Amino acid sequence: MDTAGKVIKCKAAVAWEVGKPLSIEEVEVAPPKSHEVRVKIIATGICGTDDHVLTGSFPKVNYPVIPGHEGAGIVESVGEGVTCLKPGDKVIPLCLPQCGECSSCLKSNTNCCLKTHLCEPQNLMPDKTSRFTCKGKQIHHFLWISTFSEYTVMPDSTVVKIDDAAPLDKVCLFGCGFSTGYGAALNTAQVMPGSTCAVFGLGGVGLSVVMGCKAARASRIIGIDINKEKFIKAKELGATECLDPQDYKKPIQEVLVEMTGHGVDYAFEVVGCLDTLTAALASCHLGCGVCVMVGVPPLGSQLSFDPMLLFTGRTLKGCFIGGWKMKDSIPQLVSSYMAKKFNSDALITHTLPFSQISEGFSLLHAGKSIRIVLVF
Ligand code: PAD
Ligand code: ZN
Ligand code: ZN
Repeated sequence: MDTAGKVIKCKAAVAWEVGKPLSIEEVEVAPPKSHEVRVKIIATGICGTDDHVLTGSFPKVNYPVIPGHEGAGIVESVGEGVTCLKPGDKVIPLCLPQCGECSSCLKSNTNCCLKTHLCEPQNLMPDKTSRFTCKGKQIHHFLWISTFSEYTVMPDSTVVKIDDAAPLDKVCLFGCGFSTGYGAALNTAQVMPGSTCAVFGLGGVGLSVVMGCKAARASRIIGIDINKEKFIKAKELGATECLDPQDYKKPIQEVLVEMTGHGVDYAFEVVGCLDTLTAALASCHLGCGVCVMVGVPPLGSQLSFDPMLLFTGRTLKGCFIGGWKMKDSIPQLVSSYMAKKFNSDALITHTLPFSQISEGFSLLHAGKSIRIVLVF
């Protein structure tokens, strides 16, 4: 392409500082260096985690930053040494790298590559420089993929080729939300047929958990949210009943234990709140219930709960992007989508032009959307 090797000027949404709304700017995007790939983003979802970046509650973010991590696009150019991709390939950027070499990548039982932002900063490219500038200032990357930019550069360990026929404005959800929720049920909890599940939080990720529980043939799937508008979609996707904790005088965990006899087999926290996490754990079946923590906890918070909940045999598990080793699994999830094995399109309530990103966040805050996809 004639842009290869050159700086590209394009639109991006920049978070200049914590607590300020995103502002759409013209940014300069430098060409990819060795083992890097420059991608033209075609579509990107808005995830609850992007909102955590704007409010400053996501760990290890440096500002100014270009957020966004649920994208799909087309390779524009590749740096030296990139053998797995070529210009024109359809790709999904991965918010969790799979370097293929670290001790986690070599283990079969974890997807937490040691190059993830929890271990290695992803605010700059691995060579500690940024590919983004705006108004003469260096802008930071987010999770190495920054999909709220029309062009973005990422290491080749954080992007994967997908089916050429995949609709990018739909499969962008596999970069985070859908994969996270669906995998939380199938990989992390390993929901058994005939079991009872409770899902706290029915946003895009929580509804994907509901879809995963249904695919695993759970017989009872109880959706819990403080916004009753979410119940319609939850039931459409597989929830057998829905509860609003505000309708009960008792704590919701007591309601769930009463409803099920001895508590649920699996509880998922998909809000990102410590109170709902302890409620989810306490709603688990004595001796064998499994609670999966999916929501990102508030930055710097400390968890406090009665340790007897664990002593008596319940399990509390964390879940990072649904437990998928992303480079291996995302192309397979896209193939399953193309084969109509699940309908993740049902999560998309709005498709907006990228220029309306602020309206997208307003819809999210107002609880009026499930997943919003922005298209360039
Ligand atoms: P969302 O904002 O679309 O959905 C959150 C839902 O929780 C909304 O429907 C709210 O109404 C509901 N809610 C709020 N408070 C309560 C409450 N007290 N009780 C019950 N429901 C409540 O967000 P999302 O679905 O995009 O993301 C959900 C969380 O998952 C969020 O914390 C995000 O950061 C996290 C996440 N984790 C991973 C991971 O790898 N673990 C990946 C992606 C997102
Ligand atoms: Zn690795
Ligand atoms: Zn996300």
